[in-house]
Amino acid sequence: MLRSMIRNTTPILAVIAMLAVMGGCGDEKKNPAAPGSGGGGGGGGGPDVTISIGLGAAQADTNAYSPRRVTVALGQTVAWKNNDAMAHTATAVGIFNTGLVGAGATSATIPMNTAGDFTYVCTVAGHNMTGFLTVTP
Ligand SMILES: [Cu+2]
Repeated sequence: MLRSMIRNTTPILAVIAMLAVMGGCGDEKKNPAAPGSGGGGGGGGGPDVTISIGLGAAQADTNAYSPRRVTVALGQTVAWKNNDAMAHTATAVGIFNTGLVGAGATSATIPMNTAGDFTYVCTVAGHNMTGFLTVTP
């Protein structure tokens, strides 16, 4: 009885051992590549969403930011790219603020850590710019 169990289980154990060794090799092959590929695609790169500030944005009201209405998930990141010829901000007081983004520049990448519906504006005097950002919990 015991002998037959050993006979029967030994080949299975051998197969398991082989699979374990093979699995180990596979992991070792993956690990050296991980820092390179992870760094590029693993969230260390650009923002999740980039919103454009268009030409003539200063008086474009709700068309100043494109898309005018953006929804992201809590923790996702947003940046504003200013394609206009003058500096602007994207500011929801107390929630997020790009600060002045110069002509042709892109703002810092801002993590959205507060859920809600936000209306944001450009704080430069005389600019009539409004955008909408929803952060879903
Ligand atoms: Cu502006």
